[in-house]
Order: sequence, then C-alpha cells, then structure tokens
Amino acid sequence: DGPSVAIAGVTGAVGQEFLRVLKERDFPYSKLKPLASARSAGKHVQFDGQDIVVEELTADSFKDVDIALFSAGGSITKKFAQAAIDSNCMIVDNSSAFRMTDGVPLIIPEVNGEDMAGYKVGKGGIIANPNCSTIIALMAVTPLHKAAGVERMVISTYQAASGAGQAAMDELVLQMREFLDGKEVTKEIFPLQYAFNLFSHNSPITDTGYNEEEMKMVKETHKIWKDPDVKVTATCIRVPVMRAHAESINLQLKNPLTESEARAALNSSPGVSIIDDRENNRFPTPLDATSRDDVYVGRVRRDISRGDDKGLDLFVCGDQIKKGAALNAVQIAELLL
Ligand code: 2RA
Repeated sequence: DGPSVAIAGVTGAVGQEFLRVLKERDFPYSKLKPLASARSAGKHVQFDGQDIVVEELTADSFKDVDIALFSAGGSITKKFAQAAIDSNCMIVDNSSAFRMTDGVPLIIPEVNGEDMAGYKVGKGGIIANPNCSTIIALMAVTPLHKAAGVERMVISTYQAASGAGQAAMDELVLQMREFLDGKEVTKEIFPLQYAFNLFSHNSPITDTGYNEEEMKMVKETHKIWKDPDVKVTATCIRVPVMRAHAESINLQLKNPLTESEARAALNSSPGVSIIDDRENNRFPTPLDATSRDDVYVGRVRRDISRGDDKGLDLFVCGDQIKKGAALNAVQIAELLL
C-alpha cells in the first residue's frame, strides 16, 4: 500500500486544493491525515468518500507520516520541519521558508525534476514548492530558454486574490457587492478598495524598491535554472480576479528563435497549452486557466523593438492555487514514490 500523507494547513485555500488534487490524480495514499492549528482542530473534512476529523498540528503529528504537504505559512514549516524530518517524513513545502536554502531542491517537475533525484519516500527531507508567480512564468518560458537561452526576462504580473488567501477572495466578492450597492466597501484584508481597482502587490517593499514578490521571481528563477546570470526584473500587481494569475513577459534571447519555433517549443511542452488565435483576437484569460492543470500561453510574437529574432513577447495565465501551488506540490510528491 502507498504512503501515508499529511496535509499541514488543510483548512486554507491551498490545503483544500491539496485534497482535490490528490483525489483527482488518484494519488496512491494509504492514509490521509488533515492537520491544522488548534483553532481548526476538530473540524471535519470530506475526502475520497470519507469524513475525516482535522487534527492539531504538533511535533508528534509526523511519526506515522511518509509525506507531508505543507501550506500553513513559513513560520509553521520552520517550527515543525525538523520533527517531521526526524520522523523520516518527506516534506513538500509551499511556503517560502526554505526555497532559497542551499541543498533544498526548489522544484517545478516539468522544469527541473532532476534536481530532486534521490529524494524518495522512506527518507526524511524537505523539498520547496516555488512561488506561484514563478511557477507560472517558468512553465511558459523554460521551453524557450532551453531552445534559445534567455538572457533577460521582464515580467509584469496581474495576480489573483487567491494569492492572498481565502479571506482576500471573500473580501473581493464582498467589496464588489458593496460597491454595486453604493455602500462604503469593507477593507479588512487590504487597506484600500480592491473591487474595480488594482494595486502594487501587497508584499513588503525591499531596500531596492522591489517588493518581496518581485524578488522571489528573480531569485527563484536563478536557482531553478541554475543560472545566476540571467537578468530578471518584475513588477507584481494585484488585480480583481479570483484565482488565476496572468503575466506579460518579454524575453531577450541569446540565440534567434522565430515565432513559429517558439510556438513549436511551447506546443511540445507538458503542462503548457496554447491559446493564440490572432484572427479572432482570442488569447489566454484567467478564466481559461481557472481550475485547470495547464499554464496557458498566447500573444507569442517577435519583439519588434529589436529588429532581430532574439526578442519575444508572450502572455501567460495559470491557476494560482492549482499549478501555482497544490498541483505542483502533488506532482513533486508523485516523484517521491
Ligand atoms: C501571491 N505569490 O500571489 C503569492 C501567493 N503566495 O500573493
């Protein structure tokens, strides 16, 4: 029989998606242990035709667990990682706690699955899930990087409410209703109006003027591509969309790559779908990507500002909770089997 699986942070948006994805992919688990804070312990979750009681996450939670999927915030992972590893549990962590730690694999299975070679059920260890905006960008760009070498990448993101959690999704809907009713909108999650508005990503601003979300895209790309020299710059924006991120990406390439060569590379890439219908002006939208496994790519075009075939522009949409978090983590868990 298969591994026993724990979900730390099961009541959150990503925790709930872990349950859906494990079932959808018929993950060969032997036992499922939903874990959450004391506040949520005792609640029930429905999974695979079973009604399971949520247990409180403690240092002893992992003694009978082979794989633990974490999405409970970095401080929780840091607090319990050693206890889990000492119990021979393999952690797949969706938080940023260990992403940049030397020796911790930072994995997108379709991109750098080889970097977790040797990580298997039965051993204790930790593998980091990249940030959602990084996963979505690199699912689309890595095939082009492999084909022609990316020298520089400029990314503008249009990030969904789900990235800020279920409460942010709930507040967006509430504000929409309040705004349409002509009422003052509720501002508990964000200090400003979110409905019919957009704003710079809510993560803290660093000393360079970039916010932490943008710096994650820069640093995680360097680690995942094992290329500290690729130039990456990003502007991350929160937009009033529920659960799929969109990203506009400009690439400067080391070698020429025509639009048709780029499309061919994307077409043959697992986890990537193309929506690039110029005749009908039909390109990826967040609703195309919502609840879907793939990342959707379109607007593939030669960068006309260059005058050669070493520049490409593209537009990408991907589900932040699914491929941006839960699906990617479960795909990592599948590689542990
Ligand atoms: C966001 N990347 O979208 C974050 C989610 N962890 O805010």
